[in-house]
Amino acid sequence: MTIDRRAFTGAVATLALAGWLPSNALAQKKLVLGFAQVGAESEWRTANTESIKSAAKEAGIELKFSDAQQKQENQIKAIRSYIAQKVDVIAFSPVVESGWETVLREAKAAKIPVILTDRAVSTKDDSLYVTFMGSDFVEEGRKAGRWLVEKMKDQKGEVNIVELQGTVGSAPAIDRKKGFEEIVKADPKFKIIRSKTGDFTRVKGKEVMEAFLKADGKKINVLFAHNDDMAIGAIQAIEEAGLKPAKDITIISIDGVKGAFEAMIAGKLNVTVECSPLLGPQLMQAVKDIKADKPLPKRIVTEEGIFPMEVASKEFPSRKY
Ligand code: GYE
Repeated sequence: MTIDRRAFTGAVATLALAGWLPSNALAQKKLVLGFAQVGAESEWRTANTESIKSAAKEAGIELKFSDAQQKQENQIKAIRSYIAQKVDVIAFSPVVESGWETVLREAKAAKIPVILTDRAVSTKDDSLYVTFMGSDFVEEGRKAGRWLVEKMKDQKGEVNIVELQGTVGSAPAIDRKKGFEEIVKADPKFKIIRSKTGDFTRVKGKEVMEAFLKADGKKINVLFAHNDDMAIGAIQAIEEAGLKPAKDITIISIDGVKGAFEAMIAGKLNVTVECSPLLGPQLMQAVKDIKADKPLPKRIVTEEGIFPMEVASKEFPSRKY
């Protein structure tokens, strides 16, 4: 028996319209992406989530999204539920670097490809994921360090630095610290006198800076914050302590979110190193490429710059996050 294709499609359409068949029986099956997000800890993260959601919509990819509230166990739960739901691809930003091998092996056994976005995992077995796309955090730390070395090149005495670290065990905290130290240790006048985590949030950034100020007060010359939100929280603490941010204490941070530009325009932050959260379009392209069996590079690095306060008002209108 031969089937008239047009008549068949027409019949499917009629059934779908009558509600007897799901309407996607007409279209090709949509690709399903399960994304396990870190949380909503910073302006950066909000922009990243927005980028992923809007890019999925644009690409016609069905997105299953979960927010782990900065907890690894929640991310693992989400990944397991995506495996159970047999999604086409799983992507996630690992909150910390270690402890992923078991769940990644489960995804591999279920033949579901995994993409890492933004943050890396520390595993020797790189067959557990297809690609890792995101910034070079060590280089961001170096950029922050180089800016400081240049700014303080005529300074003779000691330069006392306090550091607000990101989430303990996370790739950006580990790597930004490493890159920054690598540069400043070249000159013994730079001393990191205190270094503590502020978990990438404003509230914690403020709290930890208050403690730094209580302990060392006027001794502090520089604050290096692993992200803008912690720097913004710390600025409040500095003002409340009766000091002038960006003048009494030089402030360097990372991300380049709008809040940082506003702080620079207000003269309260000296410089921000850019880290782009706009990974959505790249991620959706990778999902499509994987499904089309196209080979992907193991590492896709985001390109980014650095913005001192002098250029803040000129750059502000063109900032996208
Ligand atoms: O710098 C920070 C966020 O992983 C690059 O996470 C990201 C970092 C970003 O909370 O603001």
